[in-house]
Amino acid sequence: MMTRPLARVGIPGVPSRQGITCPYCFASVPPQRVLFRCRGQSGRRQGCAPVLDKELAEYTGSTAGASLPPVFSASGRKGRADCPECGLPTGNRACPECHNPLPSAYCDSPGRIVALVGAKNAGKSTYIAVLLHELMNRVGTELDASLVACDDRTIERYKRDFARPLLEERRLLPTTTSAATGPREPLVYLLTRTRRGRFSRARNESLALVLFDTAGEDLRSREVTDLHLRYLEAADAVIFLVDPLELPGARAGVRDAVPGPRVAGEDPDSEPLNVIARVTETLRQRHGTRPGEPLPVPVAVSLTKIDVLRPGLLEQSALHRSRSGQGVLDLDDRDAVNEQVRALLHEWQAGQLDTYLGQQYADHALFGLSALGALPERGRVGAGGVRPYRAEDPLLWLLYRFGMLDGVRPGGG
Ligand SMILES: Nc1nc2c(ncn2[C@@H]2O[C@H](COP(=O)(O)OP(=O)(O)OP(=O)(O)O)[C@@H](O)[C@H]2O)c(=O)[nH]1
Ligand SMILES: [Mg+2]
Ligand SMILES: [Zn+2]
Ligand SMILES: [Zn+2]
Repeated sequence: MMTRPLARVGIPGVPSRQGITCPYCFASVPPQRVLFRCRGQSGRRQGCAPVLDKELAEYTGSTAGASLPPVFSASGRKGRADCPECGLPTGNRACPECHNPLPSAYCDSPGRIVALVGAKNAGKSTYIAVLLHELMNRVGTELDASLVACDDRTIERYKRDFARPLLEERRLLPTTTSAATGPREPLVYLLTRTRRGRFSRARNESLALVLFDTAGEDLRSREVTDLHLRYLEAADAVIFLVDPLELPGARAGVRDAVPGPRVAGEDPDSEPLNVIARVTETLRQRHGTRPGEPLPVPVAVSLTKIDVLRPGLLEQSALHRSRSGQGVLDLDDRDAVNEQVRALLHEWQAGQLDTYLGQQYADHALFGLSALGALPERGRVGAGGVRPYRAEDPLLWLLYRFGMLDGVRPGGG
């Protein structure tokens, strides 16, 4: 376990990082350099007329949607400024490099960029859809936390690309397209928890959560990884997803009804160990660590689709139990699941994965989850609907690591 002191988040005056990292271009921006954007004309309001924003057009690769009221610089400390042209006050902020909107909640709260990586078909997009839904509903309630999108584009993208197809129409999600075809857009949320101390007053703590869905295809070759996955270098944490069906040794533990791996044939570039090695190299470039030195970024490694495993394999195991603990991280449960997944990996001749992670990262933890809860049928979610199982575990552990969730040992010790 890591002993590096963690900055407490949400406490005024204790910033957890220097400046703001733009979730679009990853420039590190001192707060006073954040630009403002005029709110423009609307109804009877006489704001500035839209003009072509060259920086934004360059970022998106198209002039469509890049005609907006102008940006201007002003002291960004108060979160509002008057437009020098039309005199109207605005609270809309923008990145000085790429001119994408920086939601004010994002500027005001410590941000954490979480990258989701894994080979093609590992279950990343499905996981994002389900995890966010869980956080907005059941898990959010349990944690006394709200999860709110920081900008309209996040709301649109989540609905269009994740929630509507998978959760409403119950269709499996399409393969994520390569970042080579257009910029990879983040999902930016503000997670706010109310914490009640036994004697102190309740207080709110916020964390801006930036999630990236990666195309597994982009992690196959080093060139694409370098060019299009710059966000990996900015990641504060990594969730690495592993499909047990891609581990040859695991086939014996899989239910008979499960079809063979869809990614047919041997593709060494897509093997979990090779994918994580590529991501690790990218992270090393930013951190400038020497080869033998462990990386400080926490890594949650999770088996996905554990509904495919034979029921006998999980019986009486930690993974079979549902998670205990309400609004806290149960550290006993955490240790038990970690040990069980480690044992499974070794049993499946994938112990290398665990060994490699131990060598490369100061802090890694193993998980097992199912986003769908059951086998899909003919391109659709199974008849019982989406029934996630332990899907929130990796995120709870990261929140614990970020200092936003307490860890307890119900058994004492
Ligand atoms: N049994 C089971 N299958 C799942 C689960 N989650 C995903 N799958 C299957 O895995 C397939 C791929 O899931 P995606 O979420 O699209 O995978 P991805 O990692 O985003 O893939 P790329 O976008 O190509 O990188 C789905 O179409 C489902 O068939 C799960 O929880 N249980
Ligand atoms: Mg995908
Ligand atoms: Zn930017
Ligand atoms: Zn104006």
